[in-house]
Amino acid sequence: MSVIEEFVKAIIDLNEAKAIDLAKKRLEVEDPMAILNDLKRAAEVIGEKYEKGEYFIADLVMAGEILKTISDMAREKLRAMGRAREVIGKFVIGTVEGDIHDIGKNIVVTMAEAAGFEVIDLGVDVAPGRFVEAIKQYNPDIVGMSCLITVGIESMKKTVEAIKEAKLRDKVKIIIGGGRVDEYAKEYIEADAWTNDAATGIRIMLKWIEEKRKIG
Ligand code: B12
Repeated sequence: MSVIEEFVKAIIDLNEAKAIDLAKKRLEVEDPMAILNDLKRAAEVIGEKYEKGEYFIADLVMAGEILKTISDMAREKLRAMGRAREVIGKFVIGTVEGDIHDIGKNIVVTMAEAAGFEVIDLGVDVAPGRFVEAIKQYNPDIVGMSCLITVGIESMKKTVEAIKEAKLRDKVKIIIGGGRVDEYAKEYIEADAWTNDAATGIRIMLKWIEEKRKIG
Protein backbone atom coordinates (compact mmCIF):
# COMPACT_ATOMS: atom_id res chain seq x y z
CA MET A 1 0.00 0.00 0.00
CA SER A 2 1.34 3.48 -0.86
CA VAL A 3 1.88 6.06 1.92
CA ILE A 4 -1.10 8.00 0.56
CA GLU A 5 -3.42 4.99 0.75
CA GLU A 6 -2.04 4.08 4.18
CA PHE A 7 -2.73 7.64 5.34
CA VAL A 8 -6.30 7.69 3.99
CA LYS A 9 -6.95 4.25 5.51
CA ALA A 10 -5.62 5.32 8.94
CA ILE A 11 -8.10 8.22 8.97
CA ILE A 12 -11.00 6.04 7.82
CA ASP A 13 -10.08 3.47 10.50
CA LEU A 14 -10.01 6.33 13.05
CA ASN A 15 -6.42 5.41 13.91
CA GLU A 16 -5.48 8.87 15.18
CA ALA A 17 -1.84 8.20 16.16
CA LYS A 18 -0.98 6.58 12.83
CA ALA A 19 -2.85 9.22 10.79
CA ILE A 20 -1.06 12.08 12.58
CA ASP A 21 2.32 10.36 12.30
CA LEU A 22 1.87 9.84 8.54
CA ALA A 23 0.60 13.40 8.13
CA LYS A 24 3.77 14.74 9.82
CA LYS A 25 5.96 12.64 7.54
CA ARG A 26 4.07 13.64 4.40
CA LEU A 27 4.06 17.32 5.33
CA GLU A 28 7.87 17.29 5.49
CA VAL A 29 8.11 16.48 1.79
CA GLU A 30 4.73 17.15 0.15
CA ASP A 31 2.50 20.06 -0.82
CA PRO A 32 -0.03 20.59 2.03
CA MET A 33 -2.76 20.78 -0.63
CA ALA A 34 -2.25 17.09 -1.42
CA ILE A 35 -2.83 16.22 2.24
CA LEU A 36 -5.95 18.42 2.39
CA ASN A 37 -7.38 16.67 -0.68
CA ASP A 38 -6.79 13.28 0.92
CA LEU A 39 -8.60 14.45 4.08
CA LYS A 40 -11.67 15.20 1.98
CA ARG A 41 -11.49 11.76 0.39
CA ALA A 42 -11.28 10.07 3.78
CA ALA A 43 -14.12 12.24 5.15
CA GLU A 44 -16.38 11.12 2.31
CA VAL A 45 -15.84 7.43 3.15
CA ILE A 46 -16.41 8.13 6.87
CA GLY A 47 -19.65 9.92 5.96
CA GLU A 48 -20.76 6.91 3.89
CA LYS A 49 -19.99 4.54 6.78
CA TYR A 50 -22.07 6.75 9.08
CA GLU A 51 -24.95 6.74 6.59
CA LYS A 52 -24.80 2.94 6.32
CA GLY A 53 -24.90 2.57 10.11
CA GLU A 54 -21.37 1.16 10.27
CA TYR A 55 -20.18 4.23 12.17
CA PHE A 56 -22.03 6.08 14.90
CA ILE A 57 -22.05 9.66 16.13
CA ALA A 58 -19.09 8.98 18.47
CA ASP A 59 -17.11 7.86 15.40
CA LEU A 60 -18.10 11.04 13.57
CA VAL A 61 -16.83 13.07 16.54
CA MET A 62 -13.55 11.12 16.55
CA ALA A 63 -13.23 11.60 12.79
CA GLY A 64 -13.87 15.32 13.27
CA GLU A 65 -10.99 15.53 15.75
CA ILE A 66 -8.56 13.70 13.48
CA LEU A 67 -9.58 15.75 10.42
CA LYS A 68 -9.29 18.99 12.38
CA THR A 69 -5.86 18.19 13.84
CA ILE A 70 -4.40 17.23 10.47
CA SER A 71 -6.04 20.08 8.55
CA ASP A 72 -4.66 22.53 11.15
CA MET A 73 -1.18 21.06 10.59
CA ALA A 74 -1.52 21.42 6.81
CA ARG A 75 -2.96 24.95 7.15
CA GLU A 76 0.00 25.91 9.36
CA LYS A 77 2.40 24.81 6.63
CA LEU A 78 0.37 26.62 3.94
CA ARG A 79 0.62 29.79 6.03
CA ALA A 80 4.35 29.32 6.55
CA MET A 81 4.80 28.98 2.78
CA GLY A 82 4.02 32.66 2.57
CA ARG A 83 1.13 35.01 2.40
CA ALA A 84 0.59 37.24 -0.62
CA ARG A 85 2.07 40.70 0.00
CA GLU A 86 -0.69 42.76 -1.51
CA VAL A 87 -4.30 42.66 -0.23
CA ILE A 88 -6.39 42.03 -3.34
CA GLY A 89 -9.90 42.00 -1.89
CA LYS A 90 -12.12 41.43 1.13
CA PHE A 91 -13.88 38.16 1.81
CA VAL A 92 -16.52 37.50 4.45
CA ILE A 93 -17.16 33.81 5.13
CA GLY A 94 -19.19 31.72 7.56
CA THR A 95 -20.85 28.35 8.01
CA VAL A 96 -24.57 29.01 7.76
CA GLU A 97 -27.20 28.89 10.49
CA GLY A 98 -27.86 25.42 11.92
CA ASP A 99 -24.55 24.00 10.70
CA ILE A 100 -21.44 23.67 12.86
CA HIS A 101 -19.07 21.92 10.41
CA ASP A 102 -16.01 24.11 10.00
CA ILE A 103 -13.04 22.03 8.86
CA GLY A 104 -13.65 22.78 5.16
CA LYS A 105 -14.48 26.42 5.83
CA ASN A 106 -11.23 26.85 7.75
CA ILE A 107 -9.29 25.45 4.81
CA VAL A 108 -10.97 28.01 2.53
CA VAL A 109 -10.04 30.78 5.02
CA THR A 110 -6.35 29.80 4.94
CA MET A 111 -6.26 29.47 1.17
CA ALA A 112 -8.04 32.79 0.67
CA GLU A 113 -5.54 34.51 2.98
CA ALA A 114 -2.65 32.90 1.12
CA ALA A 115 -4.13 34.21 -2.15
CA GLY A 116 -4.17 37.77 -0.78
CA PHE A 117 -7.69 38.20 0.58
CA GLU A 118 -8.39 39.98 3.84
CA VAL A 119 -10.71 37.41 5.41
CA ILE A 120 -13.44 38.11 7.93
CA ASP A 121 -14.39 34.72 9.36
CA LEU A 122 -17.79 34.79 11.06
CA GLY A 123 -17.41 31.24 12.40
CA VAL A 124 -20.17 28.61 12.45
CA ASP A 125 -23.96 28.64 12.85
CA VAL A 126 -24.04 32.16 11.41
CA ALA A 127 -27.51 33.72 11.25
CA PRO A 128 -28.53 35.64 8.09
CA GLY A 129 -28.52 38.93 10.03
CA ARG A 130 -24.88 38.48 10.96
CA PHE A 131 -23.91 38.13 7.31
CA VAL A 132 -25.85 41.34 6.57
CA GLU A 133 -24.18 43.21 9.44
CA ALA A 134 -20.74 42.03 8.31
CA ILE A 135 -21.38 43.26 4.76
CA LYS A 136 -22.36 46.67 6.14
CA GLN A 137 -19.36 46.79 8.47
CA TYR A 138 -16.60 45.43 6.20
CA ASN A 139 -17.84 46.16 2.67
CA PRO A 140 -16.45 42.89 1.25
CA ASP A 141 -16.07 42.05 -2.44
CA ILE A 142 -17.15 38.47 -1.89
CA VAL A 143 -19.32 36.60 0.60
CA GLY A 144 -18.77 32.86 1.09
CA MET A 145 -21.17 30.47 2.74
CA SER A 146 -20.29 26.93 3.78
CA CYS A 147 -22.86 24.17 4.29
CA LEU A 148 -22.47 20.45 4.89
CA ILE A 149 -25.96 19.49 6.01
CA THR A 150 -29.16 19.53 3.99
CA VAL A 151 -30.98 21.98 6.26
CA GLY A 152 -28.19 24.45 5.56
CA ILE A 153 -29.53 24.96 2.03
CA GLU A 154 -32.57 26.80 3.46
CA SER A 155 -30.26 28.86 5.68
CA MET A 156 -28.26 29.86 2.61
CA LYS A 157 -31.45 30.86 0.80
CA LYS A 158 -32.60 32.93 3.79
CA THR A 159 -29.18 34.58 3.99
CA VAL A 160 -29.29 35.67 0.34
CA GLU A 161 -32.86 36.93 0.86
CA ALA A 162 -31.73 38.97 3.87
CA ILE A 163 -28.85 40.41 1.83
CA LYS A 164 -31.34 41.35 -0.91
CA GLU A 165 -33.75 42.93 1.58
CA ALA A 166 -30.90 45.04 2.95
CA LYS A 167 -30.29 46.18 -0.68
CA LEU A 168 -26.74 44.84 -0.57
CA ARG A 169 -26.99 42.05 -3.17
CA ASP A 170 -25.46 44.18 -5.98
CA LYS A 171 -22.45 45.02 -3.81
CA VAL A 172 -21.17 41.48 -3.35
CA LYS A 173 -20.50 38.30 -5.27
CA ILE A 174 -21.71 35.22 -3.42
CA ILE A 175 -20.03 31.82 -3.51
CA ILE A 176 -21.40 28.75 -1.77
CA GLY A 177 -19.39 25.66 -0.85
CA GLY A 178 -19.40 22.39 1.04
CA GLY A 179 -20.69 18.90 0.52
CA ARG A 180 -24.38 19.74 0.09
CA VAL A 181 -24.16 22.30 -2.70
CA ASP A 182 -24.49 21.84 -6.45
CA GLU A 183 -25.69 23.74 -9.53
CA TYR A 184 -29.32 23.24 -8.52
CA ALA A 185 -28.65 24.66 -5.03
CA LYS A 186 -26.80 27.61 -6.56
CA GLU A 187 -29.82 28.48 -8.74
CA TYR A 188 -32.27 27.98 -5.85
CA ILE A 189 -30.23 30.06 -3.45
CA GLU A 190 -29.42 32.66 -6.14
CA ALA A 191 -25.70 32.57 -5.47
CA ASP A 192 -23.16 33.51 -8.15
CA ALA A 193 -21.08 30.33 -7.96
CA TRP A 194 -20.78 27.02 -6.16
CA THR A 195 -18.01 24.52 -5.51
CA ASN A 196 -17.16 21.62 -3.28
CA ASP A 197 -13.47 22.18 -3.67
CA ALA A 198 -11.56 25.02 -1.97
CA ALA A 199 -8.96 25.45 -4.73
CA THR A 200 -11.68 25.85 -7.39
CA GLY A 201 -13.42 28.36 -5.11
CA ILE A 202 -10.27 30.47 -4.81
CA ARG A 203 -9.81 30.41 -8.60
CA ILE A 204 -13.38 31.70 -9.09
CA MET A 205 -12.84 34.42 -6.48
CA LEU A 206 -9.59 35.58 -8.09
CA LYS A 207 -11.36 35.78 -11.47
CA TRP A 208 -14.09 37.98 -9.93
CA ILE A 209 -11.48 40.32 -8.42
CA GLU A 210 -9.71 40.57 -11.79
CA GLU A 211 -13.01 41.37 -13.54
CA LYS A 212 -13.87 44.00 -10.91
CA ARG A 213 -10.49 45.68 -11.40
CA LYS A 214 -11.00 45.80 -15.18
CA ILE A 215 -14.40 47.47 -14.77
CA GLY A 216 -13.29 49.77 -11.94
C1 B12 B 1 -16.38 15.51 10.66
C2 B12 B 1 -17.88 15.54 10.54
C3 B12 B 1 -18.62 16.02 11.61
C4 B12 B 1 -17.97 16.70 12.83
C5 B12 B 1 -17.63 18.15 12.41
C6 B12 B 1 -16.41 18.73 13.11
C7 B12 B 1 -16.08 20.10 12.60
N1 B12 B 1 -15.42 20.87 13.42
O1 B12 B 1 -16.36 20.49 11.47
C8 B12 B 1 -19.12 16.61 13.88
C9 B12 B 1 -18.94 15.34 14.70
C10 B12 B 1 -19.24 17.81 14.83
C11 B12 B 1 -20.34 16.45 12.98
C12 B12 B 1 -21.64 16.69 13.41
C13 B12 B 1 -22.77 16.39 12.65
N2 B12 B 1 -22.79 15.82 11.43
CO1 B12 B 1 -21.22 15.60 10.32
N3 B12 B 1 -19.83 15.02 9.21
C14 B12 B 1 -18.53 15.06 9.34
C15 B12 B 1 -17.87 14.45 8.07
C16 B12 B 1 -17.47 13.00 8.38
C17 B12 B 1 -16.65 15.17 7.52
C18 B12 B 1 -16.83 16.68 7.24
C19 B12 B 1 -15.50 17.27 6.87
O2 B12 B 1 -14.82 17.90 7.70
N4 B12 B 1 -15.03 17.04 5.63
C20 B12 B 1 -13.68 17.44 5.18
C21 B12 B 1 -13.67 18.83 4.56
C22 B12 B 1 -12.25 19.21 4.16
O3 B12 B 1 -14.49 18.81 3.41
P1 B12 B 1 -15.65 19.89 3.15
O4 B12 B 1 -16.21 20.36 4.42
O5 B12 B 1 -16.51 19.37 2.09
O6 B12 B 1 -14.83 21.16 2.60
C23 B12 B 1 -14.18 21.23 1.34
C24 B12 B 1 -15.07 21.75 0.20
O7 B12 B 1 -16.41 21.35 0.30
C25 B12 B 1 -14.87 23.22 0.18
N5 B12 B 1 -15.75 24.11 0.96
C26 B12 B 1 -16.39 23.91 2.13
N6 B12 B 1 -17.05 25.03 2.49
C27 B12 B 1 -16.81 25.96 1.56
C28 B12 B 1 -17.24 27.29 1.46
C29 B12 B 1 -16.83 28.05 0.38
C30 B12 B 1 -17.26 29.47 0.27
C31 B12 B 1 -15.98 27.48 -0.62
C32 B12 B 1 -15.53 28.28 -1.77
C33 B12 B 1 -15.58 26.14 -0.52
C34 B12 B 1 -15.98 25.41 0.56
O8 B12 B 1 -13.55 23.39 0.67
C35 B12 B 1 -13.11 22.29 1.46
C36 B12 B 1 -11.76 21.84 0.97
O9 B12 B 1 -11.81 21.46 -0.39
C37 B12 B 1 -19.05 14.56 7.05
C38 B12 B 1 -18.99 13.60 5.87
C39 B12 B 1 -18.81 14.31 4.54
N7 B12 B 1 -18.95 13.59 3.47
O10 B12 B 1 -18.59 15.51 4.48
C40 B12 B 1 -20.27 14.39 7.98
C41 B12 B 1 -21.64 14.95 7.55
C42 B12 B 1 -21.48 16.31 6.90
N8 B12 B 1 -22.31 15.10 8.84
C43 B12 B 1 -23.57 14.75 8.82
C44 B12 B 1 -24.45 14.79 9.92
C45 B12 B 1 -25.82 14.18 9.72
C46 B12 B 1 -24.07 15.38 11.14
C47 B12 B 1 -24.96 15.58 12.37
C48 B12 B 1 -26.39 16.04 12.08
C49 B12 B 1 -24.94 14.28 13.18
C50 B12 B 1 -25.84 14.27 14.41
N9 B12 B 1 -26.81 13.37 14.36
O11 B12 B 1 -25.66 15.03 15.32
C51 B12 B 1 -24.16 16.66 13.14
C52 B12 B 1 -24.58 18.07 12.64
C53 B12 B 1 -24.41 19.11 13.63
C54 B12 B 1 -24.74 20.47 13.01
N10 B12 B 1 -25.83 21.07 13.45
O12 B12 B 1 -24.03 20.95 12.14
C55 B12 B 1 -24.00 14.32 7.43
C56 B12 B 1 -24.88 15.38 6.73
C57 B12 B 1 -25.97 14.72 5.94
C58 B12 B 1 -26.98 15.70 5.41
N11 B12 B 1 -27.34 15.46 4.17
O13 B12 B 1 -27.44 16.60 6.05
C59 B12 B 1 -22.62 13.99 6.74
C60 B12 B 1 -22.57 14.25 5.23
C61 B12 B 1 -22.33 12.49 7.02
C62 B12 B 1 -23.28 11.58 6.28
N12 B12 B 1 -22.90 11.12 5.09
O14 B12 B 1 -24.34 11.30 6.76
N13 B12 B 1 -19.98 16.01 11.73
